[in-house]
Amino acid sequence: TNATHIVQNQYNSSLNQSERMSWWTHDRFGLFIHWGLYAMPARHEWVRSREKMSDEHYNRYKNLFNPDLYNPEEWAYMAKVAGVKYMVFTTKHHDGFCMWDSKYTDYKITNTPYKKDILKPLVNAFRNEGIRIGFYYSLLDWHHPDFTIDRNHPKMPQNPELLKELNKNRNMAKYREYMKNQLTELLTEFGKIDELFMDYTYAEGENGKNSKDWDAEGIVKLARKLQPQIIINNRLGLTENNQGWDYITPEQFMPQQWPTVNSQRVPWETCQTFSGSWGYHRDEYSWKSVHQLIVMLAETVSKGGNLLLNVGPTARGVFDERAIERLNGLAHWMRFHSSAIYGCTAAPTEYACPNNCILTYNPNTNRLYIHVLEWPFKSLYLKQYKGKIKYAQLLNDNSELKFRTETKKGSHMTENTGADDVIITLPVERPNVE
Ligand code: FUL
Repeated sequence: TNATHIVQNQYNSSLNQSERMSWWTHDRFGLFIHWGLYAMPARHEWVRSREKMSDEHYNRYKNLFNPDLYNPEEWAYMAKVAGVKYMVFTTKHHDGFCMWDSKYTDYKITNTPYKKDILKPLVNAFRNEGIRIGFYYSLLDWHHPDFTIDRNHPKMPQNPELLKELNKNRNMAKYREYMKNQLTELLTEFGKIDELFMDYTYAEGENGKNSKDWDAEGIVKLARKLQPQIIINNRLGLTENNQGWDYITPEQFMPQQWPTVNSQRVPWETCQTFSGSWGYHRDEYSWKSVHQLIVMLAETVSKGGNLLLNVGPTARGVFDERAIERLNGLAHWMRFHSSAIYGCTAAPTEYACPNNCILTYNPNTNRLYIHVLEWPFKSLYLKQYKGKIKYAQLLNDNSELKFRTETKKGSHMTENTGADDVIITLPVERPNVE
C-alpha cells in the first residue's frame, strides 16, 4: 500500500549507521542514571523480583516517594564537569513505574507525594549543559496487568498449572500496544532523543520472551520514524546490525578486544556501575576506585568502545556521596586528559603497546596516547617505533619529552634495545594528576 511505501521510504532514507553513530563514537563517555521507586528500599533495582514483593508492599514506595532534594541542574553540572557527553535515564525500569507523566498509566511519578514530573526537568537540565539525551525503557514490566508472568516476575509461582491460570487473561498484544504508546510519548514530547536503550530480551534458549513478544521490528521502525537520528541498542532480540540495532551492550565486563559480529568490528558500549548495583544501594561496599574507573574508560576507548557509567541517585534525589567523590576524581582527570578519550579509538596495530600501558589514538589528529599505568624509572621503551614519532609530550602539562633511538651498543651508558626501538625519557616522578 501507499502507506507502507511511505513508511519504508522514511525508514530507508534515515541516516546510515555510521552517520547516526558519528557523535557517539566521538564522545565515548556517557552517564547512565538508574532512578525509580527502588531507590527507597535501597537494595538493588531488582528488589521487587528478588524478594517477590507483593503489590501492596511495593506500593508503599510509590505512596512515599518524595525526592525533596531533586535538582537536575546539579546532576547535569556534575556530569558535565566529569566529561560526560550523553546521559541515559531509566524512564521505566522492570518494575513498570514511569518517571514521566504518561497518559497511559496511573503508575507514575505524578501520582506520588512528589506530584511533579521528573523527566522533563532532567532532560532540560542536561541539554542545557550540552549533554545529549538517551532513554532507557524496560521491555519487562512487573506491574502491567497484560505482561505475562515469567520466571523473573515477582508473581512467578512454583506450580506450572498456576502459572497458566495466572496468565490466562494477560494479553501481550495489549502490552505491546501500551509500549508503543509510551515510546511514542517519549519520542515526541521531549525533543531530540539521541539514544534508545531497550532492556531486555532473554537469551536464546532461556525459556523467556523473544523479539516477537516485543514486536521488536515495529519498535525499531517506530523509533526511527519519530527520531530518524536515534541510535538503538541490541537488546530487542533482533540479529541484524544496522537495521535492527546500532551498537552492542556488554554489561559489567570489559571485552578482551574490540567485539565483532560476523567478523566485523561493531560499535559497542559497556555499561558499568560504580559498585554492584544500578539502583541506589545503601549497603553495597565494593566501589571501584577513581583509578580503576579511569583505567576502565581508557581501556574501553582503546578497544574502540564507549563507557556508560552508572549512578543510582537516592530517594531524596541526590547522587550518593561515594558517586560524587568518583565523579570529581574523573572530572580532575578528564580536565587534563580528555583529548586522549574524545575522538579516540584503538591504535593502529603498527604501534605496539608497551607493558602496563593502554593506547588510545585519534585518527584525525594522528596522535597516539600512551596511558602509562605503572610509572617506569626514566625510560619508556617503545618497540619498533623508530621513525613513527615526530614529537612527544606529557599530556597533563604539555611538557616536551625527549626521545631517542638507540644505535650504539656496548658502552655502559647505552641500552641493549633493538635498533628500531625508541626510548622516551620520563621524569623520575610520576606527574600527580589523579
Ligand atoms: C539489565 C537490567 O536487568 C538491570 O537492572 C540494569 O538495568 C542493566 C543496565 O540492564 O539487564
